[in-house]
Amino acid sequence: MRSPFRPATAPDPAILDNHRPLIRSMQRRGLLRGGLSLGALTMLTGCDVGSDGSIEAALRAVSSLNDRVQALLFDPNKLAPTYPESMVQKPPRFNAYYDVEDVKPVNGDAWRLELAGLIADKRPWTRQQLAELPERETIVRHVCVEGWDYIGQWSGVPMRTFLERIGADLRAKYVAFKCYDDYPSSIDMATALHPQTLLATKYAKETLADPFGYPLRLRTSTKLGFKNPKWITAIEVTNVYPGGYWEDQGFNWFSGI
Ligand SMILES: Nc1nc2c(c(=O)[nH]1)N[C@H]1C(S)=C(S)[C@@H](COP(=O)(O)O)O[C@H]1N2
Ligand SMILES: [Mo]
Repeated sequence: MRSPFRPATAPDPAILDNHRPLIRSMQRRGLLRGGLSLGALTMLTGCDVGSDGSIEAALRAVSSLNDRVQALLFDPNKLAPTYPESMVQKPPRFNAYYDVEDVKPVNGDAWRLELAGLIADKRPWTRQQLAELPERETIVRHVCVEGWDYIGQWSGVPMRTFLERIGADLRAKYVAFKCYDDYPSSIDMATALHPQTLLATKYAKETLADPFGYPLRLRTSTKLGFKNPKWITAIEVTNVYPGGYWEDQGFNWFSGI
């Protein structure tokens, strides 16, 4: 299997326009200069970094700091930049943790969206039922940590509308996703409720095609590409940290603005 990401290189700052406010804000707070003392780190992360002195504990703390800081800086009402239809890339650019020839298409007629966790009505959904929900469109920039990006036009039901409709506990911390290709993923509830977060069923006004996640994928406008799972088969609302495919290999979990 090829490595889908270049090893630990930082994304090209020039294309991270969505992420600049976060980076600036962290720079202002001195968080990116590495100037934090062990004491300050302990205070900010709420765990005793120095107690067992292990590097692993410190690393865990720094990564949780990163997630917490990002969660604190996240403005649930601020919209990401949107673009004119003329800038939409057709078709979009494919990426997955395996090559495009290995994509296994989902049978849309047999497909059901399963629900689990802190949700009142866990009945599964068909494509037809999803299509009857209100639809919203968003034209936003997709940014992959590999260092490429494109403008895409996605439509589908707003995640907030869907979560309300199924009686999800909106005070829960996480929304987790299972995918047909075993690509676990999860986002924070604030991002799930953001007005530009969609359960997308269309790209450029057409039914989502493969290899781009037919019949259902997540489209956030505030998170990096890898936090937008394709071929979703199940959604769980939970307070237990769910992690994700790349997150479990060290990529920052929040990865958003
Ligand atoms: N199910 C699934 N979703 C996934 C991935 C994957 O491997 N499997 N890769 C992610 C990554 S790294 C990126 S950049 C985007 C790519 O989406 P696109 O092919 O629609 O551009 O999908 C994300 N969602
Ligand atoms: Mo990506």
